[in-house]
Amino acid sequence: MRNGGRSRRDFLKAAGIAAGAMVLPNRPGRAPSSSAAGDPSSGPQPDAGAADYTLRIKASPVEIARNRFISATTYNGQFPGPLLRFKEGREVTIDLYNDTDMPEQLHWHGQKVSTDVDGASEEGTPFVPPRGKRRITFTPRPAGFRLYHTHVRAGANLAAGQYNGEVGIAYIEGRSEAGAYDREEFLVLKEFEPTFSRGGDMDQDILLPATRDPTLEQAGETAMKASLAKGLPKGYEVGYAAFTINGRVLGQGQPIRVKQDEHVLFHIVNGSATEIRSLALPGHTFRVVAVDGNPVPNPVQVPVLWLAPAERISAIVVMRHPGVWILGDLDPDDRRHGMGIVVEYAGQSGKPVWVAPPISRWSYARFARPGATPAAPDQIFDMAFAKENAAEGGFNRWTINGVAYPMTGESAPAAFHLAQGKRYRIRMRNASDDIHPIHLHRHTFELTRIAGQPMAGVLKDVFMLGGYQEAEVDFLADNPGLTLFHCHQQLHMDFGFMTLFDCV
Ligand SMILES: [Cu+2]
Repeated sequence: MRNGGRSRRDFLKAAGIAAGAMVLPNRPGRAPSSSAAGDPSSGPQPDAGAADYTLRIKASPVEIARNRFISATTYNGQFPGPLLRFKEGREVTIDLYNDTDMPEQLHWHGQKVSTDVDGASEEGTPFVPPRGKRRITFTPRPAGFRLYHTHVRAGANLAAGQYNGEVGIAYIEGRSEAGAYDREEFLVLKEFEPTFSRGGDMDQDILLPATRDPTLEQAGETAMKASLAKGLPKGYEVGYAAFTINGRVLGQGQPIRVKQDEHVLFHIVNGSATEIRSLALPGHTFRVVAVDGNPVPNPVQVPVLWLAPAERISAIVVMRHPGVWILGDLDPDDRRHGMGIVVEYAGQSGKPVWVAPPISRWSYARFARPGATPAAPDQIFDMAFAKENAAEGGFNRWTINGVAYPMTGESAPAAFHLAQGKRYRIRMRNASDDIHPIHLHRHTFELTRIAGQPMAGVLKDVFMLGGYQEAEVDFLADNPGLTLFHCHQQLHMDFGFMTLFDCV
């Protein structure tokens, strides 16, 4: 049966298995729990009345394997955070409690919300104060697979920011939820137990086109050689000891139980602070139907999925290869340390099997509208990205057009100016060998050129810009106020890789 006959109860069951306990909306009419621990403003509240949802930021033990508990800051004491289901265009009120000693920001990634609720202090969103509370109200949009996560600077503190367990899925239902699938599975990929290393960066040749720009390459390599010649070591990178899907190390959680011929729609988000992830399922292919929650014009089959931090992929797998399989990362070391989940067909048993897929690179252009070219923008912004090796207390400093965003917490003036209703193109040139997951807040952009190849129709809010490559994205300025633009790699955004647009 395709999803036409799928019952709501079946769906709740499937979602509950896949993404941990789901938070049901607070019962309407219930009084707010103003006596809740950690709420300094207890007593009558100006915003009295029940919120639709409550999210409580708190330190919790998380059992990632049997009797193996890590300590992390979480939402509501669980990892991943509760799966929040919104209806597009239906206003919600959410109480954010902060039971920690640090100011917090909760970012509604991929949604067109106001600066007051977006969850970025750089845009002016107020912090959720330590041991305090904030109530926010907004209208979820656009429909699709979104996420929410913390948006505070971690810097050199691996116990802060996205190194923690502060990530969850927000799924916004549209007016029609069509699709030829039997059921959905939500997967959150996440590493824990981070440590610093100076191993240098691993070159990741995963993107197509693979064309590098010789000018960018020369600039980057020359800067690196000059830095090393001065006796500087390579800048810090982050590695991890524990790898999980839905908070469980491979083999430690419930398997995904499937039946022969079922069409399973996977909604996968990379919740990593820093890592690009891959996924393959031996004997199966993925039909990618949406990226970052936005349907693609050309939903083709691929053997391997690649996702940078905060990227999402929705893909349908037809279960026609019975067995017990590992849906896992291509990196043997990461898989051995937990990055995978077991897929078990009904009536099959035995040790889960992994088979490495053939080498396949990731190309956004595959999902584009064939033969289409993008509309001309009203204005083009040029941005050059560069790395200053180990220049910031041993950390790499990152610049946009030669400027690192201040790391002192003060807000910077907007560097780029938008007029509402106009269409803009950002032309990016990456003079570093790292892949950068480039993210624009409060807007959706269209990929219009990747490494020299024009394309149209693929809508995203974060995408991978390849090492020594250039790319262009177009967007409509349709959300007034300050808008943050940054690399989603926590080490990069924390050490300069951010800038602000304003829109009037
Ligand atoms: Cu980056």
